Amino acid sequence: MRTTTKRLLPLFAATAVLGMFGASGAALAEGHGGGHDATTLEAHLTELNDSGASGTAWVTVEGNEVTVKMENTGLLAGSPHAQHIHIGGENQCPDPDMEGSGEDGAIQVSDAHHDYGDIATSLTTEGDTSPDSGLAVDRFPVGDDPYERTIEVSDEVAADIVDGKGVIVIHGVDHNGSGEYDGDVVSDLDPELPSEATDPAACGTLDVSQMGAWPEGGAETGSGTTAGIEQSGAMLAGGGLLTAAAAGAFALRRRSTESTQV
Ligand SMILES: [Cu+2]
Repeated sequence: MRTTTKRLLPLFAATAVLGMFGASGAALAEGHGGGHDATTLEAHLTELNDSGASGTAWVTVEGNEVTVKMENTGLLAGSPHAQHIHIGGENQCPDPDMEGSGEDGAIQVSDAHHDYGDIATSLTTEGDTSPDSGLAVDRFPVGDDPYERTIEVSDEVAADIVDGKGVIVIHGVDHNGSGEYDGDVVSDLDPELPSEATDPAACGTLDVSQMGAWPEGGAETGSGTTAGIEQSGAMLAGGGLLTAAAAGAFALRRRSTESTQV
């Protein structure tokens, strides 16, 4: 109990500091032109190919650093799931009811390309994150394993994600319910793999977090969109006092980062 109290104290201090700058945190957001602003985006992943999979991804972009956190459910247990940020096409997820070129109309990788384009970043657990690692099956999460990693991307990819062009796709669908990737249809991405290993299982577009998600109504009438971006980090933390504390910590971290960049 004592340890818990100690650990919380800096958070309460951060809350107090946040209070001095006003509940919106906007004061901290204004008045700096040169630094990198952090943008937080969210994707709600829904199933493709009747996979039963769904999930949420939170992405923060700050300069060339992209932090991705994902929590998923319903993915095939015990098997790796390739996952990427796609950019291009119509920057959207395919219609889950579309007729694909796979077995019984399953949506394959090439079927969805028109909607969400190429792999921009491979969300591997370690090592390379370029499109080259798109099928590095030994470096992707297994089953519903949660994911969190900060990766470096190009200026262009960072800008595209901030512009809302990113689509998160998780691959790997057990169409025949065998408990593993198998079947006669080969992947249209790699003929060495069964199509089940690469068919998309869930998809969600990365959209900038909205003010509407902020739990305390007052901030919504505050000083505009910049405040929304400031607070989006806090939305991830949940409701109540801890959210306010996290917002303070978030703002403080940003401020210290900026001072080293001047
Ligand atoms: Cu992909």
